Amino acid sequence: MHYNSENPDWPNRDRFILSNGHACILQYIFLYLTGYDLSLDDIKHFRQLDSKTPGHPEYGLTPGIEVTTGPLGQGFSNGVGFAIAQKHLAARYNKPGFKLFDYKIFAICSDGDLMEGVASEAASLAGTLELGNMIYIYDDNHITIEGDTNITFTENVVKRFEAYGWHVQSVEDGNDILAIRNAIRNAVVEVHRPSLIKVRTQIGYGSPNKVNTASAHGSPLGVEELKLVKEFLDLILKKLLRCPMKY
Ligand SMILES: Cc1ncc(C[n+]2csc(CCOP(=O)(O)OP(=O)(O)O)c2C)c(N)n1
Repeated sequence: MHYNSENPDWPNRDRFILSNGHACILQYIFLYLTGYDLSLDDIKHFRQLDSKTPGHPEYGLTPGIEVTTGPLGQGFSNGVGFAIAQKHLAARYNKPGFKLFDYKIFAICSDGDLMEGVASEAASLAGTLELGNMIYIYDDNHITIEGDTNITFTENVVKRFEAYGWHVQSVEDGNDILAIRNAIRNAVVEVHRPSLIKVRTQIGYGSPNKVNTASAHGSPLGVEELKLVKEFLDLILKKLLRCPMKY
């Protein structure tokens, strides 16, 4: 992505939207690590009244947050608006050999987002308008707040998005960073269709007792479980350091 953490409003920045806004602690951590005006103390005040790190991303409150999300489907649909705006700015201001506006819209969305009707309507419009500037990653973890998606959501998302006219790819293992990177590259070069990359992930990965369960959705893991997660991640890190991946 192209962005400047010291100038978060740079007009040609790529936009990132976390449509499943309930996972925003992950976004705050990345904003912090990439130099946005967010401190470790702000992160420690996660979900506290008047903090810069509320429980869902709020536009205008936290540097680097492009849009308020939380109501599922909202970020997904706003991204379509962002993509239309980029196309409009490009048509109005770009000149041959002088592209003022060529930014892209990156988003992560979830089962909950794709259940919402508003996301379907926006996705259909995006396919019709051939918004090839959209790269959406679908966190396909089979879990929502109430349990497994087989209770409420069994449709074939890939076929639905293909029917809308999207370019759809699937990555079978959410820990396969290279496969995800390749899929993002393919999506970036696809300029005629919006892209959806379905990535099969495991919610609560690394937590032996909560992985793949709805209890990893929102509640804290707890002191004991956190210890186990850290042990697991430490093992993974050691393994990676022994045979580093080639990027
Ligand atoms: C429109 C709307 N309805 C209901 C909710 C309440 N809600 C918050 S998270 C969630 C479940 C989301 O599941 P998923 O999107 O799969 O997220 P994951 O469990 O994978 O983190 C629900 C129903 C909401 N945020 N927005």
